[in-house]
Amino acid sequence: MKITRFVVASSVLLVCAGVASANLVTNGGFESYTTSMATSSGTYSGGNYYVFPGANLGINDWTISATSVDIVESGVGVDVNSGLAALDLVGTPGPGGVEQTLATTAGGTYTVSFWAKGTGGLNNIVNLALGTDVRTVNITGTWAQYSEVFTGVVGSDLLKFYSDPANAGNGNTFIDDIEAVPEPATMTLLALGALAARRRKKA
Ligand SMILES: [Ca+2]
Ligand SMILES: [Ca+2]
Repeated sequence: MKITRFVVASSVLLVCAGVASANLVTNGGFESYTTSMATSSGTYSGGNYYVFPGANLGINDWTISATSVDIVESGVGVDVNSGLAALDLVGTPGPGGVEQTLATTAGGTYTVSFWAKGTGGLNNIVNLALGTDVRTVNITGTWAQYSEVFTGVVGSDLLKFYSDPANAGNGNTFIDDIEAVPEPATMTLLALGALAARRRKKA
């Protein structure tokens, strides 16, 4: 009896380890984009920027919403959190946003994290939503990481990030390195599910 329990616990831990690193967001660092699909471009403080309007698919794995967003590349006066590029949620002009559907499990809990840097006023507001659960986060003028926990998601939820709807100028709300990971309880559920599936296979 004890041995059986140990085997089950070990299996759950092993499957958990496999699920633990699962970031559900793809291209969360905005390093993959097609500059030829941008409708305009230029330089901003020594770095290149590319404008992608609503419904444009030039930023891989994301659908663009609202008026436009900019991809900004690091330059003399522009820093990004990682890699060459970051997203500016206030395009040329804003407001703008990006969204992608995540393969979530119904009833699960997910932590969505991101790095952001604002340039004052409405540019210091980042809105995000997972499904119908909407959050507004106030950011600062220094790159910092923020996270929001979403519980009881319905499964296959749309993840959205967008600037303040009133931010219609050429402002800058920089965002980079978005991740969405299942919380431990969700991982245990996923692991138990995988274990049950394995057992059914064996039987
Ligand atoms: Ca990046
Ligand atoms: Ca901008």
